[in-house]
Amino acid sequence: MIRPQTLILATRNQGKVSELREPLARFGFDVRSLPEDFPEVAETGSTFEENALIKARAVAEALLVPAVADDSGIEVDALDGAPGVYSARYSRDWPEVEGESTDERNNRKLLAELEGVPAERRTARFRCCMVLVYPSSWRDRPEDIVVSGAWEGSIAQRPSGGNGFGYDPLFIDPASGRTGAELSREEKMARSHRGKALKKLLEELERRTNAR
Ligand code: ITT
Repeated sequence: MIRPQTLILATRNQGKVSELREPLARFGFDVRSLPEDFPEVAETGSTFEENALIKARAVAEALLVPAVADDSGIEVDALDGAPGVYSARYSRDWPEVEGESTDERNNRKLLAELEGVPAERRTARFRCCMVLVYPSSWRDRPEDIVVSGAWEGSIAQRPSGGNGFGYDPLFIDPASGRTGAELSREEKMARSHRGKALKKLLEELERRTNAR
């Protein structure tokens, strides 16, 4: 019997975990979460790709297991592409409201920054860079995989929907007219930045298996 390859999801974002775990497990990986006590990894890169590689490499080298990481965010055209790579930290400088989550605060700031901007100028896209990195001490290790995906849409006037995470309640998917948070997980993965990147990553793994 071939044992499934262990793979660590190098993320603290439970929304990402819930989108990635099942498709990777279906592909045959033994998918593990990041250990609770794993130290915070500073995202010091200036691009999604740099940050994804920083996160995955830190985990693969420390735990000696292949690691998948994604760095993602939303680019809003009326804000010259902000918050981009700073999407997770967007509202750090914004007044706190008690009981509010970071996602809610980010969304509140985004709506405030776009106040008065009409629908046709609220275009935006999610971007995701996803990487699979192998420990450098592995002999004959496969090449790391770097893939990306984008999801074009626009920013709603108010949040809507209870699924997903992050900016999903504000992101309108033009194909369905619904927000990311109104789509089921399967619907979102079929069209999202992360779904597209994951599909490319799995296709590359499939190609390598067939080439062996
Ligand atoms: P890890 O670094 O631990 O993976 P994180 O949440 O900090 O978790 P990022 O640095 O990649 O992840 O930041 C991504 C930001 O973009 C964060 O604010 C997310 O909520 C948002 N984001 C990314 N993908 C999203 C999606 O599919 N739907 C909604 N928001 C998303």
